[in-house]
Amino acid sequence: MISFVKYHGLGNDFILVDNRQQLEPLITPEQAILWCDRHFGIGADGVIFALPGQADTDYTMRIFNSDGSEPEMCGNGIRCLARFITDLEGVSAKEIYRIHTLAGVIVPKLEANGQVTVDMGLPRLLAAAIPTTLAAAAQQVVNQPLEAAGKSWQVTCVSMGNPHCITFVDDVAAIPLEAIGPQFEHHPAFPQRTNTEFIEVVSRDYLKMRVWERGAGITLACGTGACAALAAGVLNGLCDRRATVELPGGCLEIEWSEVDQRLYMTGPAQQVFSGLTAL
Ligand code: ZDP
Repeated sequence: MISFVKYHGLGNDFILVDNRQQLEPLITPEQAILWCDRHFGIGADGVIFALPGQADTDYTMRIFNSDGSEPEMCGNGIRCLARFITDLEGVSAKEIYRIHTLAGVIVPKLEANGQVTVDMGLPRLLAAAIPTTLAAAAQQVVNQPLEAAGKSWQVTCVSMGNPHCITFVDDVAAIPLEAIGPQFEHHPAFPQRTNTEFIEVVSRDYLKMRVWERGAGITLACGTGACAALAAGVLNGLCDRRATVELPGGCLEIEWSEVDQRLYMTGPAQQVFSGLTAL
């Protein structure tokens, strides 16, 4: 048997595993698929492991999507991880943690009001870094055409360590996400597949977003996606550097700092239940 704790950030839900004893995840990607199943398992968008820190960090985070693939980063997930760690550490918990991820060092900070603010690092904008073939390797992809689902879309690409393809639309509720999401995710222009966000600009400081996640499908929220969406909005001159991003599961506050050019995300993370399950 192995113990786990279930958390969510705006309805983007994760199974957290105390993996402090070893650097290899305690379960395999195949087991993660079973755990994430909402009918035959615990049910979640992904499984997150709190592993020992490396290279001058407090912890290492790894995550398996519900399809068993491994993303580089997870914005809602790292807020959940920050809460999980403080719950595990009890009285010796800190306010700020340095977390090693496949997207570099990410730094969550626990606010007095229970929210978590995360230094999500620098957005990567060059085509080679997304990665995408929509432009030459050293060029940005801003408002470029992409043929998908029998239509031409204008897309902007941003990597937050993981790939995002952003499209601005008039009415985000009208997008048939279930039908077109997979066609973006598996589009040949994205060799590592992609997360896909549709954004309605309500005002310069308020965006409405729906997301199709790589490896997880429709989710209620996506932290890296909200950061990528704000960066894309700024690159297209559509929004300010600080905005509220409304997702189906609730709101995130995102800022692309003029001072250090890093993205900062603030939002909730909540424990839901804990349990024991067969390995
Ligand atoms: O890049 C991917 O494969 C995503 N599915 C990873 C998860 C992203 C997440 N929703 C977020 O909040 O950033 C957890």
